[in-house]
Amino acid sequence: MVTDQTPEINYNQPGDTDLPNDQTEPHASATSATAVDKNAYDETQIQVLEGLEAVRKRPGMYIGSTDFRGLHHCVYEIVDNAIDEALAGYCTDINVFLHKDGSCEVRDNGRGFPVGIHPKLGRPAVEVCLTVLHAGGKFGGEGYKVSGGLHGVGASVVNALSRRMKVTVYQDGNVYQQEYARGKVLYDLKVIGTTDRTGTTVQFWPDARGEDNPDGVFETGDFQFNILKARLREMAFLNKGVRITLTDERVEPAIERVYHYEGGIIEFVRYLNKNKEVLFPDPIYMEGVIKGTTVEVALQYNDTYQENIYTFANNIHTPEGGTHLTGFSSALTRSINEYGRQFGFLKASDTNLKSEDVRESLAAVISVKLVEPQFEGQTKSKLGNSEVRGIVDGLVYDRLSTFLGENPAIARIILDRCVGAARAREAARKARELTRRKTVLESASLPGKLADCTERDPEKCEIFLVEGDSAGGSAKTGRDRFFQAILPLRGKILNVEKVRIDRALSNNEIKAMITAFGCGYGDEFNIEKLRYHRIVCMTDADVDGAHIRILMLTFFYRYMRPLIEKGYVYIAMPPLYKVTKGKKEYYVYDDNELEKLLQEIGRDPKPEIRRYKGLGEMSSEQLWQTTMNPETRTMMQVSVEDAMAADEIMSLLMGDKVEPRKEFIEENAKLVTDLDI
Ligand code: TSJ
Repeated sequence: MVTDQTPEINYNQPGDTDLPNDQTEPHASATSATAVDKNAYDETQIQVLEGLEAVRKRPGMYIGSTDFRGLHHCVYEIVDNAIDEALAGYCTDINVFLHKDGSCEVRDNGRGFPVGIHPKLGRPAVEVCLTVLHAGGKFGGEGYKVSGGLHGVGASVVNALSRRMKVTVYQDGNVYQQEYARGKVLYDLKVIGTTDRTGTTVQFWPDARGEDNPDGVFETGDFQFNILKARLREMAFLNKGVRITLTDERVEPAIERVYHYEGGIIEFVRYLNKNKEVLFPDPIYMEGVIKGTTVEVALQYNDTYQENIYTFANNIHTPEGGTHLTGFSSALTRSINEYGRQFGFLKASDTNLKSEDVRESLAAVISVKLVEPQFEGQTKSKLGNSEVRGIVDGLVYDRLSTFLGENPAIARIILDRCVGAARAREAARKARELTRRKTVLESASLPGKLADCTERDPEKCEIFLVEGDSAGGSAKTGRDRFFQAILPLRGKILNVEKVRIDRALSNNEIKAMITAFGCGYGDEFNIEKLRYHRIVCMTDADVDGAHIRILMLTFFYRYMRPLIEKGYVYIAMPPLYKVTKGKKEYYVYDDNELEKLLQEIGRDPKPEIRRYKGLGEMSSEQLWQTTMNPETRTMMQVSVEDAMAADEIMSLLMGDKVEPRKEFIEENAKLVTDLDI
């Protein structure tokens, strides 16, 4: 009895009753619902409501967070359903709209969500998917659901967290529709018209807090075009051939972006290298289906000294790596070493190339699709399935060895690069051993220019990295010396993107930061030793300031990434304007705010507006009040949410290609200022 009532769905179960073909009356489900045990339905309905109530009580458990991340996650959750239909081979187009009324609409041209009556629940399958927790993933007999966000929670969670949701199914000549409010059915699935297309459309209005909705779940309902754009583009790269559009109708004229890559991850790798010089024109690509797991790898070397490997499992980014990455790395190392030995790039006396030698300068994308992915690690973003290691290793070793054998010119370029990396690593190691006692890591004395704070508990301490000695002076005078340290940095800091580690470490500003922070760098980075839990970049609010900030962030990103991952890095927000009217003074941080203020205080008599060009124009007291005082300041926390966007901007701004950089700075001077990596 109990098992009969559990809201488990097995859509392709024998005895599944589909809607009769002549079903045209509005309340499609009403007739069939009488066919099942009424009491059973009532009880399952209670379970359904309890399930969605749980989602509304603890939304974070289902969607990760209720901030902008959770909000955007809702879009991905819905899009994932359409991607699955595309992977099943039935859908070519997915359109995402951001409407003026705050809703998001996702349309596909697949087969249309099944509307047949679910045998156990007596409700149309589409309703079950959207109202029963965890129902989504269990649909579909053949094939498997490969897509699905980090939480993979299903569309019903999005429904529960939406003020309203509307689903429209185009199928068998009919247009079906049903609506919900905070997960509750508003009316039975009904036929609202006829059609000659097929597909599924879901539109939802997120339950965001606002003046009219004080009890809303999400802190914000403001979909950000750039965040959605990045993920949808990634989805298009990972699922070749699918055409994904994103249309923002909240602005006039509407903005539309189309993402469609016939080359899939090959084009992804080109994109990663797009502002870099590449060592050979076409990425190397390999693909295979082994024991039910689909493996795709694309790689291409460039002329930087960084590795840039992105791994995915079932379209989910796995920044912590996992078995697909270890399989790839070991196969890459093995095949390059074997080729090197066979063709004399490595002499008998040479040791084998190490994994880091063959990954230097490498841009690669690894994408696996498997039936039951296991995600592990702190942020559940590491692939754990052990069988995947051998599968990826086998495929990459096989295909890469063949490729190198057939393309000696490219093989030579790769081998030269990797052997060069090994030599540099060896030289750096020797140099480090010679100067062991004096390395930046172990040096006991703090940099001379650092004005340290008296507090020793890192959790309470802040360090301001200040552009220029003069602003540094004001900051030193203005700060609270108990918990705020100041490190003035002179001019542009070294671009670590363009040099190997040994050169980076000979740079004075870099050395000063490393010793001040106290936690080392690279492989020897130890966050336990970090002396400040807030590292604040304080630069002028102009393009130069933005550039210096990016250089600092590049350095943290490449050598001390945990600092960013842990959220210890901030950007100070000095005011752009000071407005004086009568005896009153206002500090204003952006142009919108200025406009608002002027409307509020009126322009008659005319207020005096002063634009700050640099930190140096502020007195130490002003700097404290506006930018450094925790009571009154605003700071922007830097996250690596979108490491790819970060890397893109960095290589754009740092790379050798001057033209794209100039264009970017000219077009995005504002963006660089607002940069939230
Ligand atoms: F889940 C959802 F409602 F949020 C949603 C589902 C949202 C969007 C935009 C699309 C979809 C969706 C679901 N598109 N296509 C499908 N396809 C199916 O659900 C489907 C169709 C046919 C069959 C079959 O076996 O005949 C099976 C499935 C799972």
